[in-house]
Amino acid sequence: MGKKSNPLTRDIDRASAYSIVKMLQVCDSQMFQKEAGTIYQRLLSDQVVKTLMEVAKRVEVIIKDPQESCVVMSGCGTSGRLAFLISSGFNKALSQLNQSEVYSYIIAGGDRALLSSQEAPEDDPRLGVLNLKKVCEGKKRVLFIGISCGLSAPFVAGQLDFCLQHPEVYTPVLVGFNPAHQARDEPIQDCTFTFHSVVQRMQELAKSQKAFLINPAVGPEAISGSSRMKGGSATKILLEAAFSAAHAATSSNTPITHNGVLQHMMAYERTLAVTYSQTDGITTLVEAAGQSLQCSRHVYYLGWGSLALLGLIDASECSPTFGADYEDVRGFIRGGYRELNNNDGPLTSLGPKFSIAHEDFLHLILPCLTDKDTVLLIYTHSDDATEVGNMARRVREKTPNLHAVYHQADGDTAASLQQDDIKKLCLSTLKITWPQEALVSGTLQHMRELSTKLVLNAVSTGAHVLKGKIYQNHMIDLQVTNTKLYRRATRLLQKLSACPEEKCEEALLKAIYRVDMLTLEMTSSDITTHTCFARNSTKVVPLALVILLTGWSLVEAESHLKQQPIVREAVAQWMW
Ligand code: F1P
Repeated sequence: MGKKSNPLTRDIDRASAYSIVKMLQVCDSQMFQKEAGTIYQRLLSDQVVKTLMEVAKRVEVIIKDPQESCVVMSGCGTSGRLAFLISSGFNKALSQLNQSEVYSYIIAGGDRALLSSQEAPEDDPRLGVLNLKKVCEGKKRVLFIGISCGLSAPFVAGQLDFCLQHPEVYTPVLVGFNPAHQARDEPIQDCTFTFHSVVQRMQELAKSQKAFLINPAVGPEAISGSSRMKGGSATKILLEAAFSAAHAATSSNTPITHNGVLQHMMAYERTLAVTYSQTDGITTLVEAAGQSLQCSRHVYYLGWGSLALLGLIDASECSPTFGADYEDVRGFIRGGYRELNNNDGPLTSLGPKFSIAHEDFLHLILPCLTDKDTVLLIYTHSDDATEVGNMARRVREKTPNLHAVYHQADGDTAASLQQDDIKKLCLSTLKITWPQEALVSGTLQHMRELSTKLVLNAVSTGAHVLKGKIYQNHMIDLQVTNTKLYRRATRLLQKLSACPEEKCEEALLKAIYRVDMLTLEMTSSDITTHTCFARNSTKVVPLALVILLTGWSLVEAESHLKQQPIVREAVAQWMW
């Protein structure tokens, strides 16, 4: 998934909001494509379901012995955020049954990475191991689930390697979306293993079920490398299917069956259908958000419950994915950190981007809100409609550009009176109706969450596409703050400029260090030094591309880019 560009979206940069949503729908539906004609496993392949059953059985044992054992999920960026989301949801489910919580999450860079981009810790396998040891202190049995969509993060590779060295305690599971042979084989500093070699060892142990690999293909991302989209969705689908089966087994003695796991996954396939049946509604949101970003204004997600979390996550991903400012797209959650319930508690002291409560929105944002900003209310029929109504009125006093994403259960008329009032205050309402049977089967929460994820991913991706942040289907203004991203940037420059690798890397370094002549010190430094320095540089890749295409000096390139910040048009202008 990591390196390929999706042929379906090659022209997404020139598409209308409606076509963008349609393209995302086709891309997402690739997740559920059958394996016919390909040699790779897919999401619903027998082997994947079988592995999920085995993982579910291990989780079942752990739930029954919570003192001595636990399930740990770990990842970088989106993968870590999903580890958090999933562990929160399933711990809550256990608490409701008066059972001990067994799930923990690790995110590279710590809790601040839940809400902001921290790419550098991804490169540090030792840090991964330290974090893992800390979470597992005193445990005799640990199911460790490492998530790396591209099978690439050294942070996760280090943890898996540690598990492999301590099989008496740790059973490693790897979740990702590349075939095993495509796992990253680049040497990791001061380590004897690569991600690829760890995967090979796991494959060997998988034969005797001492390790598990869950790595179906889901098709390339709509925006190349944006694994927050399908990668994140598929992670959620797989792990929730396994954990739900384990929970059903412990709480209602329902056996873990192939069909049970499969049915749960197919509920997500229906989620895609239900969500995308609202193409027009989603298009309206993409257009509104796109217009806000185009005139340098902002998009705000105001959410309730776990759906708000998806807003926080989606918003936080905009800066690493699109080079956006944290103020461009922001999420807020009712109840703030109390509701978030993260390991480290309130992070407000870390800076303004860590203010996430509705009160913060009311104090910090509302006073300056204009009709060029877009506000989205995200809630369900079980949230407090009076509260939602109050918020809607407050926003409406400032701007008519208010929209709702509302999830209701089929036939739920009681809630609909208040809902009507809220609807009147909103410019558009995306109403997603879930069948009653979802309520019964306990999948409702998961379906609503995935649905919200798809809608918000479409809104933020679509809006940035409309703003001109994408070239063909590549994000070109990506941050270059870890090794993976450095390599990705170099490959992208090669592809777009057709210049040799060496020249591309040279241009990249000029843009990182902001010089026309690279010193020996610069060229002889390692990638970690470059990526550290790149933390403080902006527009690195666009600048490098302009230098490559035009031969201009750095200063010239910088000043042209200032005049024409829309990369697509800027590049086109220079190319012809
Ligand atoms: C981790 C990750 C992604 C993010 C970006 C940078 O990737 O943080 O979540 O979208 O690509 O890397 P992975 O380890 O899950 O492949």
